[in-house]
Amino acid sequence: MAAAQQYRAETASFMDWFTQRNPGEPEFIQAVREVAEVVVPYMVDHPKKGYREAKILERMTEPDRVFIFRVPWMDDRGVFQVNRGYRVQMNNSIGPYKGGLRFHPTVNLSVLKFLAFEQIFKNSLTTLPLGGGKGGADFDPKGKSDAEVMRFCQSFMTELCKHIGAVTDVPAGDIGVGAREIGYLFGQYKRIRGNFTGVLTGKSLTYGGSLIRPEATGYGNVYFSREMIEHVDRGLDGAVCSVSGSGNVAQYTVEKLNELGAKVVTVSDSSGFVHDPEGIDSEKLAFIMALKNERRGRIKEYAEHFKCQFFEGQKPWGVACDYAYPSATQNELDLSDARSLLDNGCKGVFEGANMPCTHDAVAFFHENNVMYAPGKASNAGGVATSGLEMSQNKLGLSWTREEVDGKLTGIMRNIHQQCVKHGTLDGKRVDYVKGANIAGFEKVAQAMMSQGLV
Ligand code: NDP
Ligand code: 2IT
Repeated sequence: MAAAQQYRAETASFMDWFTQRNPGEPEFIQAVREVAEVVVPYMVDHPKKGYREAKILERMTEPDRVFIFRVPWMDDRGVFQVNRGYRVQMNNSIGPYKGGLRFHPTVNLSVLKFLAFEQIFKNSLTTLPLGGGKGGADFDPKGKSDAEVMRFCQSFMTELCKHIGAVTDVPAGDIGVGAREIGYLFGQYKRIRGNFTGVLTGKSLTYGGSLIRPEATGYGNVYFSREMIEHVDRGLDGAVCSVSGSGNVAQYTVEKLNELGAKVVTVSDSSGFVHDPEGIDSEKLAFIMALKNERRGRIKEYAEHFKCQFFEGQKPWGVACDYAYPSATQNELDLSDARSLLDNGCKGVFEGANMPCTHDAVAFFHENNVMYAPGKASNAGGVATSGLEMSQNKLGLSWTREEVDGKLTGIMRNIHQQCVKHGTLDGKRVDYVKGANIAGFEKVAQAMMSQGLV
């Protein structure tokens, strides 16, 4: 059988098996397909490694365990509420489970399994000893008072604390979970378990947090994009950039792009996007941070305040830009968005969010020579800096801003080099999906082989 045919046949056979085992989990299937399309051919090409016989991919796609639990809490009117909490412990071959908690009404098992699966490869790429996990709840923090969020977090942690620990499983933030929620969660963990350990990352500086952790995902993505752009001899200075989202990742993406001389012309939230052709400078970014992190308002207020256009219910991908940084949520950029980005001159797409581009959008970028960075490589700066927070907690030390930023920059550069090593196609062209998946997979697969059938 010709190689290409064998790759296709073996990938299809794996995906048939996997899809049948995970009905009704489209996001998880999407994430696994992207990996299988790279890793199955890699295993076919390297039979001596023994990965197929050891069922490495079959084992990697089956969580070590999943906890699902009731989260009862009382709202400010005295009404009882019930949400569903989760923790997916996916793989701890190279370190304790590590990955964020997401509080959003769309959270379900498929979403968390996809995120936990992605986290295995992302964490492996950081070069730090971090396994893969993810958790969260279908709780919507929007419109809730601080007291309601605190009661919810306390109830959530009352169950979660049985399953996590500084050397077992270390959660952090994700959508809907920021410094406020991490504080309430940490407080409850400490109260129940009676120990003060680095059981969560993304903590505030006063109780064991790391400098640069809030900035790390956005900064890291911009560092990664700079590596990619410089790899083909272009620069970020003067580039027009489009960002989606206006939360943690988006905010620090805008900040670092400004610092490097680029101009950001869009941000968004789930109700629409703003187009500011003048650019979102540091003063305007300070407005967004106060709006989103303190007043918890809607991005439409930016357009009203700075007198620019707001596009209700729309995504920013129709706006002309050199580079795009999707930083909101999964599947927020589809094939038609990819087409309009290219039509409007976009030369590169760098994922701040997890899996924001659909499978066919990614294929379109590859076919049309648009640079594309998968989130497991480009947004790994957040979890990498969480790893640095864990190290500081274990040492009982706090590193300076410059030290942490220097390590983050080095980690992002190293991830880029790993992608180039495993993903270079011809000349300078790099398939970052291939590079990231092979590099991320190889380390975890080797660890699994060494540890036997567990
Ligand atoms: P935040 O909660 O701080 O911000 C999320 C942003 O995305 C908000 O602007 C939100 O709008 C928007 N958004 C969320 N859901 C949707 C939706 N269904 N449709 C449109 N917009 C939506 O989260 P983060 O910035 O932390 O996370 C953003 C992305 O980055 C996620 O994919 C996350 O998994 C990923 N990520 C985060 C890391 C981190 O360290 N925080 C690390 C690596 C990746 P609204 O306010 O209206 O809900
Ligand atoms: O998707 C991610 O990598 C995160 N939400 C950060 C995880 C972490 O443990 O810092």
